[in-house]
Amino acid sequence: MTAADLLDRAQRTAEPVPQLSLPDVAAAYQVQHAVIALRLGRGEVLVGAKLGFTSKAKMAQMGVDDVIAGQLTDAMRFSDGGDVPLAELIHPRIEPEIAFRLGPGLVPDAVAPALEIIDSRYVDFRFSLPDVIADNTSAAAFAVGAWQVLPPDLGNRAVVLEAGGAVAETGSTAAILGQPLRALAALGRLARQHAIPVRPGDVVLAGAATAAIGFTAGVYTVRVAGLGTVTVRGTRG
Ligand code: OOG
Ligand code: MG
Repeated sequence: MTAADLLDRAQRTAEPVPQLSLPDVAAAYQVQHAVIALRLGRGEVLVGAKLGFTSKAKMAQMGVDDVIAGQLTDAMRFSDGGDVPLAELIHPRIEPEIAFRLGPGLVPDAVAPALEIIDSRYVDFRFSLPDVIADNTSAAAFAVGAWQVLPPDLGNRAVVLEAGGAVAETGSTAAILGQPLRALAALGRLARQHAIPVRPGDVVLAGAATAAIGFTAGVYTVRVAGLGTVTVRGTRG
């Protein structure tokens, strides 16, 4: 079985696999492309891309030190207020993000508060940088709040992640590469180097502003000052 088959089966069966031993980041993106090809072969459609490790909080939490990119399909997209079934996930975590919607080129035409549910397909949520790239950067699910016109000052807005109505993590959009718009430049570089598709209309998750927390049954809300909120609910059974 190929690395892509192993990761794909881990995702579909919610059974984690041991870490891989990939030679480098370029080989890891090849595995990511193969994982995405399996999903597209089952009828999923690409809807965008995501950045990972754009904040120091995330790099420190996961013990890695470079920005990475992954790909988002329609099967990962949940509506604001939607239910996310826990049975399909291994050991999910949730994190607060900013989403951009791309116009032509890598220029955003809208922004929204967002949340991402990550779920490493590796045992104990432990991985090297190539491992997590091959695993499509732990992408599992995401939700985006109401799109709005890009404000001139996106660089220092308070970000709050609430779990069950209580504040769980707080941060700032400044944690995302100093200013979340920089995530788009990082995506441009990674897209060129590793053939990640980016097209007008795509959603781009800029990367978490705080560390991730465990995602279990209940309601989770992300609030970004001046941009509004987005909510999902983890459900059992
Ligand atoms: C990898 C995904 C990182 C982010 O926002 O930094 C990421 C992981 O933490 O498992 O999505
Ligand atoms: Mg993320």
